[in-house]
Amino acid sequence: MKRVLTYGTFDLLHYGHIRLLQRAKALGDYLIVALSTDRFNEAEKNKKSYFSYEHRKMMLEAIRYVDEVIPETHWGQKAKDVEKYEIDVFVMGDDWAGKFDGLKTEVNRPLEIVYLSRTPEISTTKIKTELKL
Ligand code: C2G
Repeated sequence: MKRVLTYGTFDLLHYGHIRLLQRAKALGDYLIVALSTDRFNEAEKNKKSYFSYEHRKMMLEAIRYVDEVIPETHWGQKAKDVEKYEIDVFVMGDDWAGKFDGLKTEVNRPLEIVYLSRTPEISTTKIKTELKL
């Protein structure tokens, strides 16, 4: 069973996120999403999510492509996650292209790294701006 892992905040969930998750799942059989916690968002990513971690987690768990949601609490947890969850494919949107290539040498297992194209016309920032949130 091919296990896939991806990371994100997934706040104000939109079809760009769904398309990413759909294509990530298509790369294997089991998709784990490491979801940025509220504290990690505020302390490390300098973004305050509109929905709480619990609500973002519940929404992700309702998506047919997502098999498991785990917390992302710090930038440096990825290598441990790959080993702990026996990951075969690490996936991120291509706004992160190249940023995680080093993971291959940090883990004791073969790891495929895939950057999928972002859905260009949609973003949480755009939604907030247009809704004046
Ligand atoms: N995404 C996308 N198309 C969009 C918006 C987002 O494909 N229009 C993808 C991003 O490339 C990312 C995923 O959806 O792979 C989640 O997006 P964010 O919640 O913005 O994730 P980010 O804040 O980049 O968090 O440690 C890694 C970070 O947690 C990644």
